This record gives sequence, structure tokens and C-alpha cells, in this order.
Amino acid sequence: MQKILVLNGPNLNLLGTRQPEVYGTTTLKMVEDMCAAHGQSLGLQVSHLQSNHEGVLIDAIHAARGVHDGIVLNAGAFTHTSVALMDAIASAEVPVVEVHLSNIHAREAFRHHSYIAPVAIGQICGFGALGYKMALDALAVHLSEGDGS
Ligand code: CA2
Repeated sequence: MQKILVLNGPNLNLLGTRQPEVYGTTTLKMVEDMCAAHGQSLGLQVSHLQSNHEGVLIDAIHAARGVHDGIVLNAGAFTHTSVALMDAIASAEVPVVEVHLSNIHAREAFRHHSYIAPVAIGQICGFGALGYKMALDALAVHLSEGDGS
């Protein structure tokens, strides 16, 4: 069974409890449970980690090498600031799908740039919690057929 890590960054532990107009009402636990169930339906074993600390996320990406077959990453605000996360992904040799609940391109200009995008196989944003399922679908195809085309 292929193994996928669902990695959530800063403040995403607050999901479903604040700013529902931006991030929806689904809690992080619901997202994690949904990913586990959807992964199982795709034949993927899903584990998850959320951290508010950049170094913990970097360590998790390093540790995924040779252990996980893919990563679904919502790096939160670190998306727009972290060269260190970008470097970790670039060196990890694990395919990453970048996910955002909101459409970062329709929001403030500072959210339009992602340091993750150039080192990810693709980016999904604007579909709320559904984006995590879409990312698992994309990874399943990528892992079974290369680039999926
Ligand atoms: O849309 C996304 O998923 C984001 O990654 C969320 C980040 C934001 O900085 C990115 O630009 C886009 C913020 C996560 C904050 O999560 C909260 C959830 C509920 C309540 C408060 C914060």
C-alpha cells in the first residue's frame, strides 16, 4: 500500500472554529478523517501531521523521504514566505501536491506568490476541504501513471 502524508501548517488547527466565511466549517479532524477514508478508497494509507512550526514541517518533509510516496501539503502562510520549505521539498524526492482551502489568487496580492508551487507537482486551491480529496486523487494518478496524462 502506498503511503501519503497529509501535512498542514500554521493555524490550520483552528479550522472550522474561526473565520468560517473564508475557511469553511469543516474542522481539521474532519479533514484528516476524510483524507484517511478517501485514501483507503484509493488504496492509499494516509497519515497526517499539523504543526505551527516551520522547522517541524521541514523535519516531517525530510523524514518522508523513503517512507512516504507522496505528500499533500497546505503550508498555510509559510506558502508565501518560506524558502526553507521550498528547499526541503526540492531535496526530499517525494512528490508534493500543494493545497489551499481558499483561492489564494483571488485574495490579497501577498498570497498570490507561492514558494511551494515551483517544487510541487501541482497546486489545488479554492475548493475548500474538497481540495484535499482532489489532491489525493491527483497523487494516486501520478503515482500509478507518472504524470497522469
Ligand atoms: O487557503 C488556505 O488553505 C491557506 O493556506 C490558509 C492560510 C493562509 O495564510 C494562506 O494564504 C491560504 C491560513 C490558515 C489559517 O487557518 C485558519 C483557519 C481557521 C481560522 C483561522 C485560521
